Amino acid sequence: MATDGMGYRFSFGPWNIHEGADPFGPAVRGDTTVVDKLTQYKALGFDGVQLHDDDVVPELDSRSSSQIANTAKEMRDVLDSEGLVAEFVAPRLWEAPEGIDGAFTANDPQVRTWALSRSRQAVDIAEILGTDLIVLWFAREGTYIRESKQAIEAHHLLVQAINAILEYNPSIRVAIEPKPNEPMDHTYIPTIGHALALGSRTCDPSRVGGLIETAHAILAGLDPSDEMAFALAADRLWGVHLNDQNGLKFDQDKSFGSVNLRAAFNQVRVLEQGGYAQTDRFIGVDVKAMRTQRTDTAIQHLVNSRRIFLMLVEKVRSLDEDALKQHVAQRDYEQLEMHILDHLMGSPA
Ligand code: XLS
Ligand code: MG
Repeated sequence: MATDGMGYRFSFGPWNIHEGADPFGPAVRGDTTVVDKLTQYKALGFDGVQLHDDDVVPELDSRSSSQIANTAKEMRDVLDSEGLVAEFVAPRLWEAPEGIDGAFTANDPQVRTWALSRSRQAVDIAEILGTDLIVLWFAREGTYIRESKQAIEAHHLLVQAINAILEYNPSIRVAIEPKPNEPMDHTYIPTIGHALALGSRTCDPSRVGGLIETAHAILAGLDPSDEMAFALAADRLWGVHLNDQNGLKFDQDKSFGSVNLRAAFNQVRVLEQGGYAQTDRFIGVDVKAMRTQRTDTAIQHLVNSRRIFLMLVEKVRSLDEDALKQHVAQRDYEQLEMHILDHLMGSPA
């Protein structure tokens, strides 16, 4: 059983334990069921489960409402028996054939109707699982070529979709997870600024926040800790997906802190400064094991990400802030930089 979370609760989605297929090669590890994966959470130090709607109810679109409700209740029983809680439910609108060119912003009105129906079902599933949080990652709400959609109209459609969710259930909250691209060439709502501005146009902005993923901010050319600070200042950071990214390429979902430890330190520092541990929100990770990992070690990326986070919490809490303030007062940022690096590297005083 993993040790104390230093006041934090941790979550991941079952897709973080995966069989290793990539666009250039097939699966290399055996797959396991969602329920099998849930049995591993507590031992790894995770209490929260991120869930797509069809992680809970496979073949969702071909199931009746009563079948969906019954299957969701079975999942709730498994969560309860494992001592786990559902962090959020996300309608996975990007895998179904209907969602090939977007869901809420699809040019086909019948697809938009399907997307709203799937989203309302996700709200029903969330209620059964006991979470009030819906995550919207606008995976295909964008374009391969700009002329294929009316961008102004697309943003109105996104507001209407969020309104439909908020009006369907007065208790539900929506966290938008921004990402600038992939799978689309450009995705609408690429940053937390866009996400919260969109939320401000909805029927109830108090129920719309953001979930920030490290790699998504980096892909937008931004600093993840600054993105988090923007949301924390507005009390709208309702989730994070900590991971890492080695340059502007496909979304790598690398273990947290594995590429840029200084950027990871600043993400942890801003979460500490923002009192994130004192909320009921989770430290979510969204990480993939390297394809070279064998099946029995294809959870190490989760263990490493949680451990790096906790080691950085200890680094933040033990930083000599008085010395930092002196360097700032003297505007000696070169010395301040060495103060941080010495601390991170454990240099002898
Ligand atoms: C992909 C997203 C996705 C959402 C849930 O990077 O993080 O996993 O978090 O749909
Ligand atoms: Mg994510």
